[in-house]
Amino acid sequence: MAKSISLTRYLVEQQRGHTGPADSPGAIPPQLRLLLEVVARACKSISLAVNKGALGGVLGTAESENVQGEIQKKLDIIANEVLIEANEWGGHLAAMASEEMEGIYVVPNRYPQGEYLLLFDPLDGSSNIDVNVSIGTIFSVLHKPEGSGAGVSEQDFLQAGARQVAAGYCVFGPQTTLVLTVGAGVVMFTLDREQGSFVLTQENVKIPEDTKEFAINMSNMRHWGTPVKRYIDECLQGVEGPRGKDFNMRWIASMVADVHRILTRGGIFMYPWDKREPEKPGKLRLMYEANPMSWLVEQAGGASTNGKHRILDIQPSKLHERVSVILGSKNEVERVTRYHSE
Ligand code: AHM
Ligand code: MG
Repeated sequence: MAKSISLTRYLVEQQRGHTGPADSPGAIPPQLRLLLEVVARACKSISLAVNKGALGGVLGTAESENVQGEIQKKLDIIANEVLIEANEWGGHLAAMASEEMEGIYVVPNRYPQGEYLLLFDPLDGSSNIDVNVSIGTIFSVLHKPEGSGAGVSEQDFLQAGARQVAAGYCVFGPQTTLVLTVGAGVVMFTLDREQGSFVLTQENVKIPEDTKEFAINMSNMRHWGTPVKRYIDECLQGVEGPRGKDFNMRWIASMVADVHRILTRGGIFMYPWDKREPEKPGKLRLMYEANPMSWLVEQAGGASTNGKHRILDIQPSKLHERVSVILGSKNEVERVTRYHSE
């Protein structure tokens, strides 16, 4: 039987291979390796809290709203605290930003400040927490811009997704799986609960270019723009329609779980702009949902756009910016994007 490779070993080997500049693709400088280890450790703690469910008293809503005006669940807050407490003291980070916090969280003065910036959605798929359906933690790592001075500000975070140095998610489902890219392809690690460590279970993840499976919240159909309506309408016509094949639909309402399925067997995921709030570009957040997922998908050979542009090229103008998302199997994403320009 092949030797099992832990996340720690994988990261150490990546670090040994690092000879180029700190932000060259696939390279893991020591500080980034430490950071990723700590994020993974936090994910283990969150996984434990999620698994306890009602026994741990962690289900249900908290008495608070986040910056986006959404009612927070107890686990949203717990996961956010776990990530902050795990990451603030290690010396590898300058600051953090989260879906659950309005402003950035600067590493307190009592700890050394590092060069990296960490963004996360501590618990994505909040509506699934209480019903025991897969949820997850999404994270994105940026380097503090060169020449940005001693302090750290929100402005330092406003970098396009193409500048990420690491991105990933941990999905808490029947298995707990950590999925990661540092720019050298996509790797998956499964949590071995007896050993308490993440073990490499899939390397070189590749998304098939074609698919017969789409993921979209169909209840919003009447609000969509014409290109998305046209695409889904053609899928629904099946073998008799212009696509000449039958499609299947899946919608988990946890982006992590939907993206995990797409990385595993292909598919297209869409949360497009719609007419309900026309001034909002979309529902999902650019910096800690769309960017990390888009980089993972591209690293696995897929594509990701907002209908017009590659998501990773979008220059963010604010921390909690929203974006329309179309990602997954390359040929399908290119088709929907083409429909937007026709
Ligand atoms: P959240 O970060 O508050 O959980 O919201 C994001 C989630 C995504 O995971 C998922 O794709 C989408 O919202 C589901 O939205 P809807 O309930 O409209 O189907
Ligand atoms: Mg989310």
